[in-house]
Amino acid sequence: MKKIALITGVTGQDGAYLSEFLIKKNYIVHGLKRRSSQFNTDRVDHLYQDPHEKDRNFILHYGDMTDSTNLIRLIQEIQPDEIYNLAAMSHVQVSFEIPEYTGNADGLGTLRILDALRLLGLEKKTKIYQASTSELYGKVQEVPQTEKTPFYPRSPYGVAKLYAYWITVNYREAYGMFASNGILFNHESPRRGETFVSRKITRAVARIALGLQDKFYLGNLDAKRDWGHAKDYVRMMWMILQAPEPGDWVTATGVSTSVRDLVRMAFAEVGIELEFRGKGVEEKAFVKSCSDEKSQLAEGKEVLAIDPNYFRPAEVDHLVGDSTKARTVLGWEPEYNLKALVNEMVQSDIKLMEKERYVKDGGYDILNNFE
Ligand code: NDP
Ligand code: GDR
Repeated sequence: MKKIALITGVTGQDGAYLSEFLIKKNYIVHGLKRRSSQFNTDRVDHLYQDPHEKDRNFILHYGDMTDSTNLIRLIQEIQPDEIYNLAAMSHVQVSFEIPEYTGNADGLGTLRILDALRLLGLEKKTKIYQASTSELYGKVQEVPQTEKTPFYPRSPYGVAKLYAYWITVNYREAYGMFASNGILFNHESPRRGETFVSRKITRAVARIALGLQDKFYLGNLDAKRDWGHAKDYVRMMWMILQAPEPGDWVTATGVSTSVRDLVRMAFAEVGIELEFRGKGVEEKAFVKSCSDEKSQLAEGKEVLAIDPNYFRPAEVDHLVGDSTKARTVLGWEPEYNLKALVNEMVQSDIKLMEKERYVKDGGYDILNNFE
C-alpha cells in the first residue's frame, strides 16, 4: 500500500520540493492550493497529472487554512497517513501589514488541522508535521539556538507561529498525537519567493550583470541568518515524521552570514567584487572590479543602496542553529553549503533573465502585451 500525504502550502517553495521528494518515495501526494485569479501552480506544474489519468500520485484540491469546514472535509476524504502543514503567510515584513490575517492563517490554521484530526477520529492514525521556524527565537537570548533556547518572537508572523508551535505540542501531549515541530532556519533555492532577501539579491545580480537593471535597494544589511538549501530541509521534514517518537527538531547548517556578505557572495558569482561605503541608511555598494567579460560593469558603478522602507518595525538580528539533535538522533546532514546554494540561485536567475532579455531584444515587451 502506498502511503498518503497531504501537503498544505503545496504551491510554495517547500511544498514543491517536498512533493517531488515524497513522490520519489512512492507516496500519493495530495496538495492544498488556494483559489487565485491567475495560475499559482508554477512550482508544481511539472508534477501535474490530468484528472482523467488512472493511478494519479499527485492530486490538488482547493482549500484555505482559514476555512475549517473545507479542511475537515478534505482530511476526511483523503484519510492521510501524514500531513505536512506548510501553508502560511510566510513573509515576516508583510505580517506587520496584515497581522490579523497572519494570526488566522498561520496560528489558528494549525489548530484547525489538529482539531480536524481529532474530530474525525484520526488522531492515532495521522502523523502531522508543523512548519515551525527560527523566527520563534526572535530577540537573541542565546547563540547558537537549540530546542531548549527560550522563544521571543519579534513579528506578528513569529507570534502566530509561536501559537502554532505550542498548540502542536499541546495536542501531542493532550491526545497522544504524533505531532512534531520542525524548527527550521532559513532555507532558500531557485524556487524561493522573489521578495525574500536571498532571491531578491540573486535576481538583482542577474539583472545587473545582464544590463537589465542599474541598481537595487535593500534594508538591514547587518542581520545575520543561517541559510541552507530547501532540498536538504524537506528531507528533514520527512525524517521527522519517520522518527521513533514525535518531538521538536532544530534544523540548521550551523553557519551564519550577514546580508551584506550574502550580497558580496552573489556578486562574486558573476565575477564582480564590491566595495561597501558609508554607514546606516547612507551605505552603498560599488563595483570594485569586474572580471566578467559579458557584463563589463564600470569600476565605481553604484549597484546597491539602502531603502529604509525595508527596515522592519522590530528586527531579528542574529539566527544560527545548533542541530545536534537532528544530526545525532536522525542522522540528518545538509548536503549543500551556502556557496553551492548561492551559485545555484544566481545561475538559475541568469537563465531566467536571459530569457527576458531575449524577449525584449526581439522587440516584444512581455509586460505590455494586453492591448
Ligand atoms: P512560501 O511562502 O513559499 O509558501 C507558502 C505556501 O502557503 C504557499 O503555497 C501559499 O499559497 C500557501 N498559503 C498561504 N496562505 C494560505 C492560506 N490561507 N491557505 C492555504 N494556503 C496558504 O513558504 P515556504 O515554502 O518558504 O515555507 C513553507 C512553510 O515553512 C511556511 O509555513 C513557512 O512559514 C515555514 N518556514 C519557512 C522557512 C524558510 O526559510 N523557507 C523557515 C522556517 C519555516 P500561494 O502559493 O497561493 O501563495
Ligand atoms: P526572514 O527572511 O525574515 O528571515 O524570514 P527574509 O529573507 O525576508 O529576511 C532576512 C533578513 O534580511 C533582511 N533584509 C531584507 N529582507 C527582505 N525580505 N527584503 C529586503 O529588502 C531586505 N533587506 C534586508 C531582513 O530584515 C532580515 O533580517 C524567512 C521566511 O521564510 C520565514 O517564513 C521563515 O520562518 C524564516 O525565514 C526562518
